[in-house]
Amino acid sequence: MNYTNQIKKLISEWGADLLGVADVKALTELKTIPANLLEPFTKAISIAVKLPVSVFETIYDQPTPIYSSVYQTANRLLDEIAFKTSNALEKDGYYSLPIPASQILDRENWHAAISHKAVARVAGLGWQGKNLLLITPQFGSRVRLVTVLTNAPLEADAPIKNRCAKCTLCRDACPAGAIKGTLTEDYYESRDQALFFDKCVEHLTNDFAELPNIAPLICGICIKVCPFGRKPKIKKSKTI
Ligand code: B12
Repeated sequence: MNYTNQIKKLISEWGADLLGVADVKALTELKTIPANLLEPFTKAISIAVKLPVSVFETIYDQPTPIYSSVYQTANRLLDEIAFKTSNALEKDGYYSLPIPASQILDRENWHAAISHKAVARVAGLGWQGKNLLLITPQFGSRVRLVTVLTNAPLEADAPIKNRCAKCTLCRDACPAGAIKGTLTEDYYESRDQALFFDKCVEHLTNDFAELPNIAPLICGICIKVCPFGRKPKIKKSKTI
């Protein structure tokens, strides 16, 4: 088994549901904090864990405490997988940096160290959907993401085509009326191409963050309605 597949196998065993490798050269235009974040690295590993479909089926017009808890568990799991991945790569002699799953560094412009969605898109996990999120063929947007930067000699994966087509379910369901419904072939150059960005932020910060037992800044509605992966493959239970 080659080195890329060995590392991928390890990461899957730690709980990743999807993963891929992006060539950092394809990300040089991406804004990062700090600006030279990518300099020591040649590859970015994108890792996704899926969230149970049934969790989203508890959501109607606002996030639920169950979603809030699952969201936090997914972040913890992702941070742990990224931590273990970095240490495994270092043991093999390669630089490696785990980027936190959900850490906002610039609250004025709503920016993290790097966009996990951009990395995941370049690494072939999915496409950037009309909801601005990463949509995967297997689970829709019901995945959370993390990134590990490295200089290990990993083989890069290729992006996949956008499959949103004429679907507008996320636009029609958005409680803030924030999704414009614009289609992109590869990615939106700015968030405003896809969203009335302020409407999304204001709904999450002013309305949903006030709800009881809700971790700040979650919603979940544009994730719930995405038809990709909405019907999980569940075995019928045996009758006795
Ligand atoms: C800040 C933040 C927010 C802010 C701002 C959202 C935003 N769109 O930026 C607020 C609080 C509003 C928010 C809301 C939500 N968020 Co949020 N958020 C983040 C966070 C921490 C940073 C995002 C960031 O830096 N954005 C900067 C902008 C410029 O980048 P961007 O939005 O990712 O998209 C741009 C680039 O990706 C670019 N792009 C794509 N491909 C490429 C390729 C190249 C080469 C280039 C140059 C650019 C490029 O296109 C976009 C437009 O410019 C990330 C975690 C992370 N580190 O990525 C989570 C994250 C994006 N959030 C996530 C989620 C799920 C949500 C919510 C659904 C809330 C919830 N959990 O229920 C909503 C959805 C809102 C929406 N429809 O966009 C997930 C998305 C998972 C997925 N399947 O895509 C992330 C990745 C967290 C995670 N670890 O999984 N979030």
